[in-house]
Order: sequence, then C-alpha cells, then structure tokens
Amino acid sequence: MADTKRKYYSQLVELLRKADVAVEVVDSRFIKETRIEKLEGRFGNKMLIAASKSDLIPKERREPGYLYFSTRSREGIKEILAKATEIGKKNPFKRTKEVKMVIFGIPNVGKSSLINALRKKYAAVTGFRAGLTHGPQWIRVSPDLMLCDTAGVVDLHENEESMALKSALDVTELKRPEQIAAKLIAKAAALPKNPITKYYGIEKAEDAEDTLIQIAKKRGLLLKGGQANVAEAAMVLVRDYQKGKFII
Ligand SMILES: Nc1nc2c(ncn2[C@@H]2O[C@H](COP(=O)(O)OP(=O)(O)OP(=O)(O)O)[C@@H](O)[C@H]2O)c(=O)[nH]1
Ligand SMILES: [Mg+2]
Repeated sequence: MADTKRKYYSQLVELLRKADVAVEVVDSRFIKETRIEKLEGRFGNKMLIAASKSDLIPKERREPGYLYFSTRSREGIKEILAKATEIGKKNPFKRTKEVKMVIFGIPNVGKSSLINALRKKYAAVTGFRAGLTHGPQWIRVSPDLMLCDTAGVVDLHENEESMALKSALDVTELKRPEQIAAKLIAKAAALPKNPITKYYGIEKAEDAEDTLIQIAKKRGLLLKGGQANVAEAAMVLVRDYQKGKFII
C-alpha cells in the first residue's frame, strides 16, 4: 500500500513538471486540511486552487483567494477553464501548441467530476475528441487544451481519523467508524445548534453511544436480537457527514 502511494506521488510530481498549468482541487468545507502544501511549494508559480463542492457551504463561509466551483450547480466551471488556460498560456516553458493542464488533489475532493464538467463545457459547444489513452489519462478538450486526471494523493503518515474527517477515506475502509463518529458527535454538540439532532430528527446528541443508538433506531439498523446496530449507525453518520448532508 505504502509503495503504491509513493508511486502515485512520484508519478504526479513528474506530470506536474510537464504541465503548463496545475489545478489543485480542495474541498470548500475543509480548505486548509485538503491543501497539499508540499506540492504548492514546488509548483505554486503555475497553479490555481479550485475549491470544490461549493454547493455544500453557505456563501458567507467562503474565503478570499479561492475559485469556488460546484459540478452540481455548475458554478465556477467556466471561470476555472478561463483562468487555467490563461496561466497555462503564460507559462514560459510551454513546449506544445496546446496548454497541458493537470488536475490534482487528495482523494475524493472532486477531481474527476471537474474533468467531466470541463469536458462537457467544451462538448456543448464543439464536441470533444478522446485523447491519448496509454500512460496518464490525457484528454483533449479543445484544439488548445489537454487535460489530465490524476489519482488522489495522500500523506503516508496521516492517520485514519484525520483522513476520514476531511472525507478522503471511504467509510468502508475505516477500522474504527465508532471513534470517528464519536469525534463528530462531540464537535456537533459544541456548536450553538447541533446539526446532528436536526438532521436525524433525534432528541439529544451529546453522548456518542446514546446518539448512535438513536440513529440506529430511527433508521431501522438493528441486530438479530433487536438491539441497535451501533457500528452500522456510525458508518451512516460518517458517510452522511462526508457527503455534506450536514456541516460540522
Ligand atoms: N455536493 C457535491 N458533491 C460532489 C461535487 N463534485 C463531486 N462530488 C462528489 O464527491 C465524490 C468524489 O468525486 P470524484 O470526482 O470522484 O472525486 P475524485 O477527486 O476524482 O476522487 P478520487 O479519484 O477517488 O481521488 C463523489 O461522491 C461525487 O458525487 C459537487 O460539486 N458537489
Ligand atoms: Mg478521480
């Protein structure tokens, strides 16, 4: 596993070297946590930071300096295309006629969805041609733009909890979903209005076990003997949080 992660990382660095412009996709909800500073330091001169899933946060939570976009509401797609092409064209090391644009970021931030949206944007006007298929996936989206999707990269030393809290690790891969759920329940309980009680329609959500039992009962997640399936409820809670059903 660690070897694959290392390989992805070095492949990405190679690609970023060749790119005329790099779009780092970060999650609007967790901008600080989803930025990859190590890569920003190396490629910052030809980079644009795009904050994904803007539909999941209220407008007043937006921070200046980021290009917000959503593939659901279609906000920001045109702007990313324009800005990235502009940066790419200015790159003094550009070797080919077309701009080569690489999209990167941690897992699950919405890189592939952005690529699809950018492809559609062009397809809607002119229709697109598929690009080269071997090696990294380069896709031609217009006569002067090639796009490359990449696998999400992770920090080798990052733990399960911090990955899960920024939505970079799928719940099915969690070893201890109850612990992550407990963390979310504690954070939610500290807010002026508890988003967990509101979303699940439950009375109180302070104690982790009690909260998970209530969610399990509400959702009919029961074990054979009729007791609440707390582990399943924990997975439901973490998944709903990751999908942005409620904001903590
Ligand atoms: N709410 C919301 N969800 C989105 C948006 N874009 C993508 N998603 C969801 O985010 C999840 C990840 O999207 P992907 O595009 O596969 O993310 P990725 O960065 O390519 O993921 P990896 O390839 O696994 O690293 C999916 O469940 C999408 O449905 C968006 O604009 N708004
Ligand atoms: Mg992807």
